[in-house]
Amino acid sequence: MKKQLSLLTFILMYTTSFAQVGINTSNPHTSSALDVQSDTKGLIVPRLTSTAVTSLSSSASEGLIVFDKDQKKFLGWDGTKWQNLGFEGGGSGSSLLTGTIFTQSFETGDSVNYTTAGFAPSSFNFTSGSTVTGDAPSSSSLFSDGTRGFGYSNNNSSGTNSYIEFNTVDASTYTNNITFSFDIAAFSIGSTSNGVENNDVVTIEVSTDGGANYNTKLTLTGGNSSTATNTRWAFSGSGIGTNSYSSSGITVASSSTATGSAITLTGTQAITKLSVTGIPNSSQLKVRIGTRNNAATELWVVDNVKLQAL
Ligand SMILES: [Ca+2]
Ligand SMILES: [Ca+2]
Ligand SMILES: [Ca+2]
Repeated sequence: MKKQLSLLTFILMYTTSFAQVGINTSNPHTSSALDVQSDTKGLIVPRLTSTAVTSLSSSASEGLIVFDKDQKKFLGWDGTKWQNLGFEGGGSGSSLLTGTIFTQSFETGDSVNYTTAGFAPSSFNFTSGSTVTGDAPSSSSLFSDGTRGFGYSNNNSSGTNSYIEFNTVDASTYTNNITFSFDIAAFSIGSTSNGVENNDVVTIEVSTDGGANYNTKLTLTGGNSSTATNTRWAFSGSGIGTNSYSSSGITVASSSTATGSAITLTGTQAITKLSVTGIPNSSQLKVRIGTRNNAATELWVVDNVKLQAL
C-alpha cells in the first residue's frame, strides 16, 4: 500500500501541470484533467452490484459513472437519476432506451408540450408564491419545483373534467415500462373553510392511439375514506397514489378517519404524488391529467410532471 501511494505520488508530481494528470504520458492532453494513454489496455471504472448502485444514489454527484455488474450496464448519475450509458441506438430488443421522455414544470422557460381542453380550459392558470392568511393551508408554496405550478379552480358542476393534454409522443424507442408522474396539492383560497371533497377529482388518463381513446388509470378525490369534506393539503405532504397500467383504474383518497369539514391533511394522509407505472411504449402515446372542482375557492395545483422510461 505504501509503495502504491509512493508511486501514485510520483506520477501525480511528475505529470501534474495546471492540475492535469497523465498516466503513461508526461503530456496530458490540454482538454483533459486526466489522460490515460495505452494502445493495448482499457480503463476499468468501479464495478458495483445493483444493490450497491442503489445505495450510492443518495450521495451520488452529477457525472458519476459506475458499471452495474448485475445488469451488465454502464450507468451515469445525471443529478437526479441513473442514466443508461452506451445504449442510445434505440430500436428493438435489448437496446431500448431508458430515461426521461418529457418533463413539464410550468416554468417560464419550459417548452410548452401540452394544451388545455375539456370543460372551461381557461380555468387553468399558473400559480406562484405562497398561500396567505385567510387561505388554507396558509404559508404554503403554490408550486413544488421551480417557481410556478399549474392550478385549476372552477365552479364546475358539469360533472365533466378539464384536461391538461400532453402532446403525443413516439415512445417506441423506449423500454416497455414507462411511468407518468406529477405532484399535486389542494388548497382553499380566500377561505379557511373550503377544500376538496369526493366529487372533486384529479385523474391520470392514458391513450395508446394518439388520444382517440383514453383509459383512466388513477383517480384522486378530495375528502377521505370516512366522511370528511373540504380537505386541503400542501405539497409538503408525503402521501402517494399509484397504479399499474395493466390494472383496472383505481380511486385513491386520504386514509384520514377525521370527520366533519375543513380538515388540513398532512404527512402520508396528504397525497402529493400521483403516478401510473408500466405504461407500454406506444408509438402514439398520449397522456392527460383531468381535473374538476366545483367552487371558485377550491384550487388544485399540479407541478413536476414527468414521463420516464425505467
Ligand atoms: Ca414548477
Ligand atoms: Ca369544498
Ligand atoms: Ca368541491
